[in-house]
Amino acid sequence: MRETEETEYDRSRLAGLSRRTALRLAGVVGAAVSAGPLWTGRASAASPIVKPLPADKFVVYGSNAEMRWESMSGQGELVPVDRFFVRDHTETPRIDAAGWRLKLWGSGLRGAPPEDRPVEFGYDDLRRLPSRTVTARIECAGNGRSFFTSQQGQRVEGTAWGLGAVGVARWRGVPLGTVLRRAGLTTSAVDILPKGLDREYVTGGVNLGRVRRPLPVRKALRDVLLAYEMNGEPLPPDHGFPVRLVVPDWIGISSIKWLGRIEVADRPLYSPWNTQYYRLVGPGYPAGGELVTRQNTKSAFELPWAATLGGGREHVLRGRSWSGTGRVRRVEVSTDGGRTWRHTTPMGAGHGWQRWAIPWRPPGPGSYTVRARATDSSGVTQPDVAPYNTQGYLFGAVVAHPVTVT
Ligand SMILES: Nc1nc2c(c(=O)[nH]1)N[C@H]1C(S)=C(S)[C@@H](COP(=O)(O)O)O[C@H]1N2
Ligand SMILES: [Mo]
Repeated sequence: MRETEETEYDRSRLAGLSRRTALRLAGVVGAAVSAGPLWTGRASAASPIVKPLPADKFVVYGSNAEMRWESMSGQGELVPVDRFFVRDHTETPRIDAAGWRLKLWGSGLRGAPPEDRPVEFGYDDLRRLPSRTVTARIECAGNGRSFFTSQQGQRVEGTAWGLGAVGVARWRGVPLGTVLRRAGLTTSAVDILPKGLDREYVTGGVNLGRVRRPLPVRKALRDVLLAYEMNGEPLPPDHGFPVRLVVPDWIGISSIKWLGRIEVADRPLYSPWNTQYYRLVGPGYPAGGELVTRQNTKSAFELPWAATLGGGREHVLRGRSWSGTGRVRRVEVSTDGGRTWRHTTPMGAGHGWQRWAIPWRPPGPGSYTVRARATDSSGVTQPDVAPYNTQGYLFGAVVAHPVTVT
C-alpha cells in the first residue's frame, strides 16, 4: 500500500532488468572496479574490531558486535562510542588522514571525470567547508533478525542480531550535497555509488569487491552527511575514520564507512549490495525481491536478555522506540503476555529515538514476558508478526522480552 518514493526508485531502476542480469552486472562491476589498497594497516589479529568489546556492553559475532541494551540504562539520548554497535564486512582498516583523499568521478559530474582522474578532496579540505551537526540513528537492516527464528520459527540467513544493532550519535561533517556541487554535479546525475576503503568482501568463494551501495542523488542532496566527528570526537576507526556517510532513516549499509570514492552517474548504478543483498525476498514479495531503503519501527527495553527483577516492589521499566518512517507517536507496554497494554510516559525530546518509562509491580515471583509496541506518526503500529524474508531484514514485530521475578 505504501507507494513510497523508494518503491518507485527501485522499480525505475530494475525495470526490464532480470535478477540474473542484475547479478551479472553487479559481478562485473565488482571485478572491474577495484583499486589498490589505500589503508595503512589493519586491526590486530585477535579482533577485526579495534575498540574494546567488554562483555557487559557487547555481544560479539566475529567482525560484528551488538550493544547490550541494559548498558543504555541511565544514558541520555546518545549511545557512547564505548557501546555503539559495529558491523564490519571484513575488518576495521587503519587509515592515515594525512594521505587520505575522497575521489569523485563519473558521468554525473561536469566534464565526466574518469575514475583515474577524479576530483579530489583531502581531510583538511573537508574540515574547512561549512559543517553541520545532526543527531541521527544508524541501524543495521538485519537488527532483530534472531527473532524471525526464536519467535516465528523461521530460518533466515545472516548475523543473528538481537535488538542491539542500532545506535544514535551526534554526527558532525559536511553535507554531501556541498561536496557533490563543488565536484561539479550536473542536473542529469541520478545515482551515486559511495565505496569503502576496507578490504574486498569475499563470500562463498566470490569476490564482491569493496563494500559499496548505490544511493539516489535525490536522497544524497536531502540530508546525507559526510561525517568526520561522532559524539564530539574524531570518528573512531571502527565507525569509519576518517570520513563516513551518515544516511538518516535508511538502512545501515547506506552509511558507507572509510569512504574513499564516490561515482556519480547519469544512469542507475548497481552493486551486490542493492541487487543481491538488502532486498526482501520471499513468498510475499515480487520475483527478484524488493529493495530495502528505509528502516522500520522497533522498540527495546533497557534490560538484560533475559532480565531478573526482585519481587515484592515496584520497578520502572525503561526503553526506547524508533522509526525510519517518521516520529514515534505512542508507545504501549504489556506485562501480561500481550493481553492488556498501558501507555508509557515519553521522556525527553527524542530526535534519534523516543525514550519512555512505565512503572511495574510484578504480581508475584515467576516467569513473565514484557512487550513494548510503538506507533509511528503515520499511525502504523508494530505488528505481532513480521513478514518473512529469506535474509531476515526489517524485523519490526513486537518482541517478547523474558523476565524472571524472584
Ligand atoms: N565500508 C564499509 N561501510 C559499511 C560497512 C562495511 O562493512 N564497510 N558496513 C555497513 C553496515 S551493514 C552497517 S549496519 C553500518 C554499521 O555502522 P557502524 O559499524 O558504525 O555501527 O555500516 C555500514 N557501512
Ligand atoms: Mo548492516
